[in-house]
Amino acid sequence: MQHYSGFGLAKHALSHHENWERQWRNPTPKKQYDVIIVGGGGHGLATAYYLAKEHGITNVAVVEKGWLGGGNTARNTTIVRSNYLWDESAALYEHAMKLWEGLSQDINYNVMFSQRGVMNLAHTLQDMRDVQRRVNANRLNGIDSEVITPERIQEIVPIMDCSKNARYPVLGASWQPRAGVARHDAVAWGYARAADALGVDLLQNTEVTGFKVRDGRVYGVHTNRGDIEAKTVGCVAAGNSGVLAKMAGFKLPLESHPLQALVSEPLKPILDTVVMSNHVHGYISQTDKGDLVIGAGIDGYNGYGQRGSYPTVEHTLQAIVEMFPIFSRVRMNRQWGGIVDTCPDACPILSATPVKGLFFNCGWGTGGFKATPGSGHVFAWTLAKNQAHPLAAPFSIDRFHTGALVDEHGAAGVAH
Ligand code: FAD
Ligand code: PYC
Repeated sequence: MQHYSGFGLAKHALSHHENWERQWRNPTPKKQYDVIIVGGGGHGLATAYYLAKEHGITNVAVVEKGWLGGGNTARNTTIVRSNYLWDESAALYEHAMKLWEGLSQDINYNVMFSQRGVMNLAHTLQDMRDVQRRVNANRLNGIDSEVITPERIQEIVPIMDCSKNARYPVLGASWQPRAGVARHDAVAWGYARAADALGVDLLQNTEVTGFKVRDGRVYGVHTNRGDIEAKTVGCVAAGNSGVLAKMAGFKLPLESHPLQALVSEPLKPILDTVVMSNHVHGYISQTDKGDLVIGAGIDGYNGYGQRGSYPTVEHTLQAIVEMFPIFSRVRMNRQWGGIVDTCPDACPILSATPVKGLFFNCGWGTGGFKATPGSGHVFAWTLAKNQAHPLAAPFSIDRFHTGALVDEHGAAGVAH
């Protein structure tokens, strides 16, 4: 962890920020690297870090069209949990959870991982059956998960309306105590600083505009700052993945949709866990600063605009106020959107592609923040060995030909 003495803190508080030490270099792109990662979000940066740290591959560039972490990584509502239904996805998200538990120490950066518990509410008998089935499956996979009653929910969250005649009666919930939240931009910055320290070049304001492909094999990318060569290219571009696949000459089964969130004015601490309701399209938590962080279902329209829409805001806030009447007079401060790339089975793609040497890590849709360390870890392994990591293998694009889909709509947490 980074420690400052009282003197160090005072020195930084009084100095001008332009004198602060830079967290990473601002290198000029080299002509050639061993590996290029397209996309400097959490997943891309984590991939670069594990390539360098675990596989000794340090001649790596992360090519980012904007700024590091400026995509969904710093637009998400930071819920981290691993309570997925199917063995394949539960294994992948639980792998990530274990890495989260040691991440601040590993990258020497406080990502403020707070295991404050996450509950997924059930409002109908069918919801309850789904919760029970998922919790049973979680437990068989060694994941901490339990079904809790309305009485227990009321104990954990006294401010929720759990009365029998509520518009959305609360019949129970799944509860994962090890789940929680983390500080999103710290995750990007921490991985960036750690990767840079191992020699990775982080190239911001560098947009990939095409791929250099010859005889069915990739050998580099075209960018707005010139061509860069590499025999291995990993694309980790979230909502823009479909656009990049098109540049490479193939299609991926992805749809890009805006997903939005909003934060309130800061309040005194009143909610110390995370409450999600897929059924009513609303979820809520409170930051350490006091803001309520509130999210919604995806916007039904496809699009690439990183902004929200009033109907979704209205629908979500109606649901939140029904569940938490105490918040009816809280003012909202800000609202924003990110572009999520959703697959037909609500699961990611971690895969080789029809172009040799070109790999995609995408399709995390509404739920990839929680996977950041795990995704980077298994994708780095896949790129380093040119072979799918066992945890990544079920998420190959082949599943859309074979039909071996891993349907996680029920565990996705956000309606889409
Ligand atoms: P990003 O952070 O989007 O990074 C991709 C990067 O690629 C971007 O920085 C982009 O600029 C860059 N890029 C794109 N095209 C190019 C190009 N041509 N050249 C160079 N660079 C390019 N997940 C959870 O687990 N929990 C949550 O609570 C949660 N809440 C969410 C709430 C909202 C409002 C949103 C929008 C998403 C939420 N998610 C959540 C999903 C999560 O944010 C994403 O799945 C995850 O952050 C994806 O990370 P990433 O690194 O793959 O993508
Ligand atoms: O995947 O848990 C999740 C999530 C919550 C909000 C958005 N995604």
